[in-house]
Amino acid sequence: MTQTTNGQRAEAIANFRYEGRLIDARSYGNGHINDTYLLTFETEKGGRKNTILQRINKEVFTKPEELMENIVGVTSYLREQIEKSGGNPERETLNVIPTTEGKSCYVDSKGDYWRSYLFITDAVSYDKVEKPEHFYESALAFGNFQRLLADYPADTLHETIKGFHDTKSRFAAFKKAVEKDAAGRAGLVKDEIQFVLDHEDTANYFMNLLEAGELPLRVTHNDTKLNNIMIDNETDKGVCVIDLDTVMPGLAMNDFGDAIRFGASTAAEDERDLSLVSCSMELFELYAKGYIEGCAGKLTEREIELMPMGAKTMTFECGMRFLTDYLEGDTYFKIHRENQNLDRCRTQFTLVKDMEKKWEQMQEIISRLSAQKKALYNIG
Ligand code: ADP
Ligand code: GN1
Ligand code: MG
Repeated sequence: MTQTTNGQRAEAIANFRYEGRLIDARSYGNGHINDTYLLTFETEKGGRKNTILQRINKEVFTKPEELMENIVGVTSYLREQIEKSGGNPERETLNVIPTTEGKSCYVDSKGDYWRSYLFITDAVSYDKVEKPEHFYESALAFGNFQRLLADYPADTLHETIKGFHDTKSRFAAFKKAVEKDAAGRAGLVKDEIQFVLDHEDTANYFMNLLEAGELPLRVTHNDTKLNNIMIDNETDKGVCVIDLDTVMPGLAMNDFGDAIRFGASTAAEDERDLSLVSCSMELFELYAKGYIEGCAGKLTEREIELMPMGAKTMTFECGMRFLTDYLEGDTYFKIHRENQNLDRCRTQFTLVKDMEKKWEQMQEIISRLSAQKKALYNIG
């Protein structure tokens, strides 16, 4: 996406229903997709109020109105449920701030789309696990999110990115990117390309089961990385699930797996020293426990059994997506330095190899948790 100008941002700000006088506006967060800004207003009573403003990435989300329809639908639904259970809907779900015309997003004079959310106060999103309990709490919150949306009318949700976790189609797209070699980089990454080609079975695994009708589609988040959850500063609990752009029907194992590939890694997603990268079995177990609990008995035995496969599939898919983007000239994920997408790809493939090494251990952990769950819910 082209860069935003300050004028463009000011135009957007002028078109939302904000209270008070703007005293600061700055880039915010570490998302790879949208442009996020933190706005600070001085209110009439004298206090300061933060707000989130985002320019939606319209190259990634080609139908922003449909995307916002999903978000308004899902957040209104969550709000009702949170109110019913006596929670605080201003902190426990995203809240869309309307434009001055009462719409959910503003289209500026350059054709860019902007939306704004209430700021989740007294909470932080983490880029790495600093305290293991944060990871456990994030698992509970993502599981709980899925549970709350279990009866959401899935057929009303637009598919905001076609085939988002269709790993089989992504494999085909990858092969095309190699053939096209748009950025002239394929020759530099022969080993990584071979790694993908050797994992065609991984790419097909879930899609084949899904086509055979063996897996339930649920309303899932589909982008469950740790920095898409706000952790309460005082209680250390996962207070709010954010980044709802990809809430669509999907697989529970993928929501589990995407969280593992990011949060259970012992290094950053773009770490260059691959000797630091591995999948922590302690964090894997902690997250699995929290996720099963958060889903409160709703996951089937098969879904639980396939959780290690979810971790491997999402890690492989993400690595393949980073490599595809590298081959296409870094047009999808934001990069802040040269080769960042290649570095990201390499950490993911290192994790896949590590998971393959630890496969039996991962299965054992999951069997143990599955047995505990059966005992807890009196199943079987
Ligand atoms: P992206 O799609 O680019 O990842 P996100 O919606 O995840 O964008 O936002 C990027 C970051 O901005 C988040 O990781 C979080 O730190 C912060 N953020 C987003 N929405 C809010 C909010 N409502 N309140 C507080 N912080 C937020
Ligand atoms: C993107 O938006 P963000 O940064 O939370 C991406 C995810 C990837 C992730 C890799 C819409 O997530 O699918 O797993 O980067 N989101 C989209 O870090 O493509
Ligand atoms: Mg995000």
